[in-house]
Amino acid sequence: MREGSATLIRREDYLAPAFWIRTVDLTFDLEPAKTLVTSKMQIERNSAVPHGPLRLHGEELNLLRVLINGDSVSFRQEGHELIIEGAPDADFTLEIRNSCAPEKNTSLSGLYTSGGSFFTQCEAEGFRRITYFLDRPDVMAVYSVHLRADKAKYPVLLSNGNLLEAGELDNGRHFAKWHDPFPKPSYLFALVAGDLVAREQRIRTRAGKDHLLQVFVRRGDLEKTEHAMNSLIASIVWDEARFKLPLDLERFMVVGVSDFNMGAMENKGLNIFNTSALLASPATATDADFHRIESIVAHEYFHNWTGNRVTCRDWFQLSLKEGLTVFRDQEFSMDMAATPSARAVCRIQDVRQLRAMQFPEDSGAMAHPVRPDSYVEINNFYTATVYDKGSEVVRMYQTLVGRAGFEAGMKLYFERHDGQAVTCDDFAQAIADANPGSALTTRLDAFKRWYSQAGTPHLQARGSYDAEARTYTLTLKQSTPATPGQADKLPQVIPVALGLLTHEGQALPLQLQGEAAAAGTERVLVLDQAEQSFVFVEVASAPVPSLLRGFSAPVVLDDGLSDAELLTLLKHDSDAFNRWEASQRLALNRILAAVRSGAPLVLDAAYIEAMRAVLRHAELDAAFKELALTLPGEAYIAEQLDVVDPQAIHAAVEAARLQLAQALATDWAEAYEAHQVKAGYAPDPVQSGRRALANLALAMLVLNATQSGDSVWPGRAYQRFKDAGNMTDRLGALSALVAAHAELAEPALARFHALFKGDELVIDKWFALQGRTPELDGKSFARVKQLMQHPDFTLKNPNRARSLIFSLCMFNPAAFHRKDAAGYVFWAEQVLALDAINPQIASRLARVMDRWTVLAEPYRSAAREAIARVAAKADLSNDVREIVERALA
Ligand code: 0A1
Ligand code: ZN
Repeated sequence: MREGSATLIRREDYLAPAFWIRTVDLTFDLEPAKTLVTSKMQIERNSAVPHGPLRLHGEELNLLRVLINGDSVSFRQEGHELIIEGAPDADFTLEIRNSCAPEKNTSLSGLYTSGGSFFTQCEAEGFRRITYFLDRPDVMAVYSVHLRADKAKYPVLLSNGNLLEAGELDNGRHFAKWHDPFPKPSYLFALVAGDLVAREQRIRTRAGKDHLLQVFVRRGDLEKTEHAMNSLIASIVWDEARFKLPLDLERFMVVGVSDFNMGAMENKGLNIFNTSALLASPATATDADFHRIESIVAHEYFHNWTGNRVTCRDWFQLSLKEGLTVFRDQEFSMDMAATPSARAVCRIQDVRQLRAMQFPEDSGAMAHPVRPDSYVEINNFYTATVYDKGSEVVRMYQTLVGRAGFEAGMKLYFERHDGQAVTCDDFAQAIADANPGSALTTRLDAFKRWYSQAGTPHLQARGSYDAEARTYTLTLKQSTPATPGQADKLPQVIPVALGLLTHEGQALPLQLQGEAAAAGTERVLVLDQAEQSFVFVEVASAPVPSLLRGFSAPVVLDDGLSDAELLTLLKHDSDAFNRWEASQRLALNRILAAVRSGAPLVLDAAYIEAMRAVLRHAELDAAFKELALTLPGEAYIAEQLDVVDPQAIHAAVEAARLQLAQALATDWAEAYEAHQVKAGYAPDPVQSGRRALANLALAMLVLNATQSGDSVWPGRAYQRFKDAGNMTDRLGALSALVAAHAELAEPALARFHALFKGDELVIDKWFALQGRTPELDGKSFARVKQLMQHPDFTLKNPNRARSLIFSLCMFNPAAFHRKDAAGYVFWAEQVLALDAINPQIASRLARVMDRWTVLAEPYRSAAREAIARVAAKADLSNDVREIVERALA
């Protein structure tokens, strides 16, 4: 794991491979301690590149034999490469035999064991930990796989594609032979062997083809797979309807595994899922879990076209598949949501996530473009920028060419590139070529700066109204802050969806100077210069602008709107996203004023009454109310400040929350009663919105009561916790008690643990809840340290490590950023401990310090010291080293 030296890989150095591997026959003799792998490859030279040796990747392997056309051949091993100088010019067969040790593989990359079964994870560069190969995405081969294993221990043997044959062998062993007809890069290879059971469903698609869908899990988990199966079917139907993309395999398999570094993986025909992204029952999973599972199942399924049929030429193009596939899963979730309001709730949640994770990334040490220029460890670039900003970029294509234009562009993309490994430029070109003359196509080069420039653009908007001329001039200015390695930025193409409202909230018709007539009350302006003015004519009165509707571009907007104008938008905007945005801005302005001045936060009557009006509104959906009444996250607040004092931010947010709890106490109580769900559990938008609002109300009521010493609401919360018929309500009540530090929190936590002992995903929630408990006199931090010793805790399982350690370090700023630096010392210890087990998880944790340079003292100096301590460790993985060195650069 540690023998490789850290080299910087640059996008501009891309060279096509010297050889192509056309077919691979793999044979596995599966044993946990030592698995034998035999690989027979049909190879041909790539005549388009200079003549050179065959260099294969291989890591942590034990090489047993190398034959070319059946004869031995001389080779050498250098670092992580196997080099064969004398490879023939004519096509040849290469046979390699090696072994690997799945049971010792704690990095969960390559072939590993989990719960006594075998699983693989090959993206990005895990295949080289299974056998020697040209382990790069532009080498696409047809795979045949022959699995042999003990039948009693591993009754199920799976690989990509179609099952050709299965049968018995001597000594209690058995075999299965699989063939995948689609050429694929090695990162999409997968195998699974274990004692698993499957939920099965046969479907006939629109095209009239029959398919077998299977969801494999451990015995006992079968009843938790219904939602995943339904989500898979819904995804298949949606992709056929929206993009005319059919399922291309007779059999589509999904497998759950408890030990997994990410959410899931789109291996061709054999998706492998973290159980946390697959298993759900009303008793054990929350509404948010159900929603997440639906979107991850969809995401992996959609990769079958955007990623697998058309893949990436090199890993710098990762967003080609990830940005596009996130966009597709977000669109799917919105279409599933059905009502306009539920669609807006999806959009708000996606934007909240982007602002909480991607905006800080874009302004920190790891800031990188959607298409990065260089990396040391590719696993460090499965980031919010590549995924979520990448998705926003794809959304902007759709905004610029329209929905039909985008679908035409996708069609052309597949016509041109099916079966190929391509670049982000190829995608951009296809969308542009399908839409000649469009706002995109005429600005394509400038638009592509979204791929090359890091940093979140700042958009300033100022309007001026001329009552005499009845014109409204909107001046838009943009600038993108410097990021590491990119001092100067060029203007980007920013689609600004907007409407104009009267102060009474009526939508005004929009007519730009030079236009013959008004065209509707909403439109998209395209900003492509550093500064541009747009003049609206025939404007009857001074308008309130509603800008960047639906969050039409991933930028920071400064619209200079007054409180009164924000209140107008909150009350009347037809765009639900901007309505929510107004609620957040009103809160943010108050929190920032308190943090900046150092004065205690006191909420004014105007704000409180606005929030009361939202809560009591007769028509707004519960889900929307919950989002509008939830205060902005501490990470997003920190983003707005040049110098960040996490304790000051936390104190201001807590004060705001408490005052909202107190001032609206009667309204919260009414809302709580009014939003009880009487019907049988369904994780649909209406029910989950009601539960979300009821849970927020309960949290407010318990908080208020705990402060005033009243025991009624804590008692009711405890009762609800005990009686709840589903996990959303149970966890909601438990969180309310824990977050308020109510006395009943302790017995409730103990009871919860006893109730769900042995259910690992629920116990993760138990750890996570405690890891995130708002700090009170250092008790939360102390509790986390204590929980590290709990018999259920282990660093080896990524979900468990995340549940406790990441909850504290990433999502509990006030407990983590301590004046005595103990949080940072803990962080350094855990990064090092994790690095010895699983570098990918360690480096995710290392990223917590990305923005240490903006911390106020004494946090800043202490953080630097902790990072330096990690960096000083001699045998750090490349994964962690890249992160800490960038942080210190
Ligand atoms: N392609 C997967 C994400 C993924 C990436 C790397 C992994 O292992 C290191 C696992 C999964 C997706 O986008 O869902
Ligand atoms: Zn993906």
